[in-house]
Amino acid sequence: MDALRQDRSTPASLVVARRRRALIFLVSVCVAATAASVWAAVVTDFEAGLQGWQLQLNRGAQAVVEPDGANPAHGKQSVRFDIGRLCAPDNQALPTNVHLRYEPVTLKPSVRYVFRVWVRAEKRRQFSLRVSRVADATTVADAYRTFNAEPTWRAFWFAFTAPPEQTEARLQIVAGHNQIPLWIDDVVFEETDAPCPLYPADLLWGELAKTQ
Ligand SMILES: [Ca+2]
Repeated sequence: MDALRQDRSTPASLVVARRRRALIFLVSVCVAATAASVWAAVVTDFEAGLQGWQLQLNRGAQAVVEPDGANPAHGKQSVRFDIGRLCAPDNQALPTNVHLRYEPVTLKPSVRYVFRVWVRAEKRRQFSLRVSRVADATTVADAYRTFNAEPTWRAFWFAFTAPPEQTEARLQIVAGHNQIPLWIDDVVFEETDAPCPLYPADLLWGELAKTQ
């Protein structure tokens, strides 16, 4: 009887091997599902200039945004904001007077997106990321965040869920808070409803840097 029970039992080494294979399978499925569900809408490294981003100046603001090969976050260059004037003297000073915009971006209804940008500044200063409607320039859902950039490069990001009725949007990198020079690099706007959020660590740093 003891011999029969011994034959039917499973050796410990075999149990460990089975558990290891199950874990490998689970991780593989998780990674595959993540890769299949992430659809990159906009990825810009600024290695070839603004790559579809356009400088928008409102209310008499003056600024230039040009590639800069000195100290990029990644690759050979970033782009630098040099702001000469925030607005005309008799107009309203709004941060959006100076911003880069990218449009149109197609949104899938009720899908969650992440908007991430690497940023540094000559001195600590604010900037904002925003997703707005092309039709009337109002903010999509709650997709407007203000951050504090520092002299060292950091990734800043936020996520939001597209409203059911919203299918078209404009991305904005807003820099008109003040005239302190600002650099941006490696913009990513993509779906983020993956079942396994295997994000790089820089996204976590960006989350911690959120100011609101
Ligand atoms: Ca770059």
